Amino acid sequence: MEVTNLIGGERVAAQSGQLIDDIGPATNEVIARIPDSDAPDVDAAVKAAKAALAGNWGSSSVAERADLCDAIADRIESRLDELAELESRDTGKPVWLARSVDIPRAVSNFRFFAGAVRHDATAMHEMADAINYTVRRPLGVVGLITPWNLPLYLLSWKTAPALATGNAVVAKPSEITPLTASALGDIITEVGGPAGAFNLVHGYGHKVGQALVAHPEVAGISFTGGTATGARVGATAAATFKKVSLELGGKNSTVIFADCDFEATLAGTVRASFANQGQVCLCGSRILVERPLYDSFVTAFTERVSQMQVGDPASSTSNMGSLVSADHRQKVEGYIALARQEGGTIATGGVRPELPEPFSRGAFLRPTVVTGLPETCRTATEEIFGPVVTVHAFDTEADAVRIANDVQYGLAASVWTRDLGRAHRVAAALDTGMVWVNTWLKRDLRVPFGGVKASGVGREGGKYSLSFYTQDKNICIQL
Ligand code: TXE
Repeated sequence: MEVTNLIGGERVAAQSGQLIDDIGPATNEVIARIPDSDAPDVDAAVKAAKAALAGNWGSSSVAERADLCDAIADRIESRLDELAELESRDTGKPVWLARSVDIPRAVSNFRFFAGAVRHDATAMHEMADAINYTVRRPLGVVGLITPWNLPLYLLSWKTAPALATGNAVVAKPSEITPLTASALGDIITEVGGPAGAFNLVHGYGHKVGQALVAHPEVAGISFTGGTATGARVGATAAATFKKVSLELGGKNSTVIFADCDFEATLAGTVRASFANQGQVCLCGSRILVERPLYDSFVTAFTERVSQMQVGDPASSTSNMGSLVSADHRQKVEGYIALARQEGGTIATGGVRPELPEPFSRGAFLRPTVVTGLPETCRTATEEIFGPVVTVHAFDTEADAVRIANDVQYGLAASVWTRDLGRAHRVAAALDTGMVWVNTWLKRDLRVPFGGVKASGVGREGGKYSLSFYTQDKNICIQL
């Protein structure tokens, strides 16, 4: 599959003419080649975006932009199966997961923000002899940089509000998972997105991403990815006073009290631990269990995890597919080795599954549960971003909160208890951007999404996204 950039409505190669192999991680085969773009390609995309803003895209109405987002949603929905298959091939995730989560969420994102802009309103502040009215305008050219774990899910999460509010987009998807981003470019063109409104530049982060963040004519950057990279993005963007949204890593706690609904908690914890092969920034990778429940929970949880099916992403019986790449699996296996060095016990997993051809060449790994580690060790405090969780006992509510907060990250947490007062107290005390109680990853698109500490800066979702992708101007009229 030959993937190209989308610049000014044209499908073009990188000016360098160089290509990067896109590997399908489940079979370790080259499934596509993408442009190895660099700063000149980014500059061409930014110029095309500016031209769109100077043309009819810049004078489009809210209704026209909302209609475009609805048309994009409809076209994604009509291609759901094909896009799910593409997403699965690029990421290694099960097709059923892409079909039930990733692609439907992309449809929802475009539909949601079509509605959000239709109903957005600004303020008028009245004085005795004057009126002030607030005018909301798009930032201009915005750079959207997305990671490999939820490619279309996260690209649509940024593209929908950016377009709905009238910006022109230069998107840079992960070089590891470019395919559904390329399909989105086709869809936006097919449904009549004006040339240059949505541009797509493929390539490496340190080249294309860096050039986009440094570009003086890019007014805002929305970035989702690793904390270390996010720090570089933030520093680079500061030099040209860009608005920046950073959705970064996490090391989230699943806090389980002895009074919880055991079965619901067990099922919820398996999902929070291993959804998308554990490659979700919101995954609960440190499981804290109140001591009286610890042994029975670990036994039941380990048993349930050991039964999980890992294999062919196209099979509906596979609970997990492969990790996103052989390199990433190596990184995750490095943490399993570290867990052993730090004195942990591998209660289940820690090995590659035995699989038939062609999956024997894939980046598969069994879901792994580690017990017996101190909650302050590296394995229990560093983001692994794979199917590896550590389990720890705690005695008091205060201990649970202290342990959960004792990491550099502050993205999310889940709390499992039947005690309502405790649920409110613990949720209030957790230093994160999001807390779920007796559930996990239940998402209303209106709520603020984002983290604190090393998990990032800013919030996206609902009015938070509309606010991020726009700037408000106050006009005061003397009466
Ligand atoms: O993220 P990266 P990756 C975490 C997780 C994972 C780590 C690295 O710990 O192991 O991040 O994953 C682009 N300037 N998460 O490699 O490297 C890059 O090309 C501008 C959590 O996916 O941060 C890609 O498009 N851009 C995360 C995007 O940034 C740069 C989900 C993310 O790449 C750049 C995924 C630079 N200097 C990984 N360097 C979450 N919070 O959901 C790279 N990029």
